[in-house]
Amino acid sequence: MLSDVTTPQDLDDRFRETLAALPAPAQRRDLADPVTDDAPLTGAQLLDLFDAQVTSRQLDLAGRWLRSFGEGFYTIGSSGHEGNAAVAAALRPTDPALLHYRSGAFYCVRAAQVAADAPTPPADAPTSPAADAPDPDSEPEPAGSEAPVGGFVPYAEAARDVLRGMVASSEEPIAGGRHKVFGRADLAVVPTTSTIASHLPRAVGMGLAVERLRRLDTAGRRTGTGVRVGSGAGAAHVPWPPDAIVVCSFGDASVNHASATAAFNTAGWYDHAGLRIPVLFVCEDNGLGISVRSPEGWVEATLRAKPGIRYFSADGADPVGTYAVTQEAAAWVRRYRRPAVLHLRTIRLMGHAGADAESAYRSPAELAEDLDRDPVAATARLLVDAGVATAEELLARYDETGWQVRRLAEEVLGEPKLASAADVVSALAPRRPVRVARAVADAAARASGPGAAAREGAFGGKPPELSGPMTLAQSINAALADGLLDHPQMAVFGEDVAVKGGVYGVTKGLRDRFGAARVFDTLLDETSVLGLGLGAGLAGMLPVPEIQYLAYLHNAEDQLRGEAATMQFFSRGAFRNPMVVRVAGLAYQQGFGGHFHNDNSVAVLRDVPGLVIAVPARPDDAAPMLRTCLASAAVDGSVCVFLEPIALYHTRDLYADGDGEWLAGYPEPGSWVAGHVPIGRARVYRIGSADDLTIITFGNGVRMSLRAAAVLAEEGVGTRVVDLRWLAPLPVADIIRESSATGRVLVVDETRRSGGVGEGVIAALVDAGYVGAARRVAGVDSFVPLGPAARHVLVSPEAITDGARTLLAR
Ligand SMILES: Cc1ncc(C[n+]2csc(CCOP(=O)(O)OP(=O)(O)O)c2C)c(N)n1
Repeated sequence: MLSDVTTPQDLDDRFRETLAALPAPAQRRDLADPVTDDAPLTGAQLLDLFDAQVTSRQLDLAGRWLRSFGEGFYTIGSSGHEGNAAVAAALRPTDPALLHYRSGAFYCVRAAQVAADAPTPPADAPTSPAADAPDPDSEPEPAGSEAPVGGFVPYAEAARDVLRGMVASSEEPIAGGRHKVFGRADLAVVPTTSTIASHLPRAVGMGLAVERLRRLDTAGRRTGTGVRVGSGAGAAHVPWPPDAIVVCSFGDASVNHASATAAFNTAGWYDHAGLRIPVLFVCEDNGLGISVRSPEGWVEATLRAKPGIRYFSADGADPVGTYAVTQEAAAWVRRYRRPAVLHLRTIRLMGHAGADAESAYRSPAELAEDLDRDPVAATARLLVDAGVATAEELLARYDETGWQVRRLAEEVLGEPKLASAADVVSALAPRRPVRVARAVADAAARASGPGAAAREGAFGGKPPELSGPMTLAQSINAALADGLLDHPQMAVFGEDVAVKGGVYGVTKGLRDRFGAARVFDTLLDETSVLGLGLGAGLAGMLPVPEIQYLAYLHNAEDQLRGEAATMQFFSRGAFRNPMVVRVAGLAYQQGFGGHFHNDNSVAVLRDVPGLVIAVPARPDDAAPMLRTCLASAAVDGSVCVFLEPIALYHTRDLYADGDGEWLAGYPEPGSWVAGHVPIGRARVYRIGSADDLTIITFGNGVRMSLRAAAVLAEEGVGTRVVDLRWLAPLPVADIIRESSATGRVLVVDETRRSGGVGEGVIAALVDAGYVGAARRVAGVDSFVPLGPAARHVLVSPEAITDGARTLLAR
């Protein structure tokens, strides 16, 4: 009986009633015939889709069943969105997909397609992706076109995957029990997080990257042929065929999210500019975001109004129509390499998720109406009307699938869960410092060996090691150039980085030397800048996006925290986001620019698990640290933030005007190995006896502390100044050793007292049992004001010497 909440029982009852009421078909139709006279699907194909939809429905029911006795931790499968089975059928299984959390039916179809398409290749089969790629203008036969009708069997593997996700089994194939996601590398399904719409900027980045890599050769040059070639050293491992399109699905409420509007805007912006972004957005519109309704007509109006994005629509309760429209949309995106959106109308059954009491915000009549529009029942009706099957036959399939799903559910609930913290974090951010060092050595060997001529050419006949002492900005510029030379798939992009060469000139000349395909300006949206990086990294590129100021990272921070940092974690390393995000930041610009150009807070980055944070203070550290970050991104898929102190970009002197002590020569490749800076290793400066005091600092604090140490030296105090260089992971061993050597530690932290880096340093000392004296000087818990008032909140050289003297007086 229907209550004011649709229960699994209601749904099951209603499905049976609907089928029982269907009249027997007037005559049977051959399974190989179109399901209706002009339908693009045969009876067999539609029956396959029905089986996928039923499997997904049974997964929804099983999810609730598992939860009812505390063994299930996630309940959403498709629940009304089963029409997405037809979307999957109309795509190629090699089209990378980022899926909405109601994609159970899509996932079943995709898994079956891949299993059906997995032939044993003949020994002489070509292996290059370009040669393997299907004809770009022909759409695929849908899953099961030739195969005999298989009931549940083709979907059993997918069902097991989903059930394992629901019970948090450590044998779940993608996240290994870390989350319930749809994802599998062999299905080209990239896991998405629960943060709605946060995967859309990545999808645009993937679209851009797929298209770029199609047009570049292994040296990063345009081929002009539209076909990616080669397999030489440094060639990108592009997991998808060159004519792939990216598919990205989400709900109707998600359309309103800032990340979604950013992604639509970026896709449209590039389209307007003539660049190709082959992304098919799929908005699965059930009219609700948990309890909030999408106003009637809003979703269509807003999707139709997106500039540069072609609109298609289909009814998710009509699998034949959905298949036909998706086919048309996918063919259009594939052929023209331009973005489109498919607006798929769906319903929502059994509430938002397991715990949701819909009765609080939906009337019984509305719930009953949704039950009448059950897409699985609609497919059954179509099959019976067409004479493909009888209602009894379909019910038998439904029951058999139900049994099989329950059997699998019982099987997987006994599987092991993640058993320890070490298990949980094993996939988070692998670090293989020896391999990273070897990669740096290889780069050095290439730069001084086979790549020497190209290098000399790229530097206009004068490599940077012959250019004399450099500033921090110049050193980063030269190291970026060396990176672009050594990593053919590296791209540098961001606001103003290309034509202008960066607001501080750090990327000057790179576009002229390496071309607009590898060094390019983006639109003004940090979410999209990082999204492009996420997609590009996933597609095999080595992205180096720039965030113009630290203050403007914050509005896009979720792309780093929620997307970049979680990808290896939620995919056990099957997918990675190698990325080095350059961020200009920190304060001390003589009062110029106020808070937004002097942001001195990195707390938001320091607690992101697995993130590497580098802060080069000196030019001679900047180049090796950048090389390490690039190598670590390439080797371990690391997500690195390279935080560049703006105030030191053009600094030349240390103690006195004209002393040139903050300049440094650029190391020639032969010395890169000796000068390698591993992640998490500090640099120590010893002043005088270096026995009395340890100053631990980074960034602008290094220069101020060295000056303070010189003053203290005149008073007979020997200081060691430790430049952390890495804020994550902190160089804990160096901190402990250098602190213990003097027993007096002054932490000079230009970030804020609360949540600042200094807290981490002091905590590391306490954890290690350090028993000496310790003090902090840190920024005031304030935003940085404009003009000379900035001095009141920032750490000053006087504060450092005062702090040191207090410590020494103890
Ligand atoms: C950024 C963000 N805010 C809030 C939530 C909590 N939340 C989870 S699902 C959801 C509604 C999403 O609605 P819609 O996009 O229409 O998808 P549907 O569940 O209806 O398929 C909300 C608000 C979230 N996951 N992410």
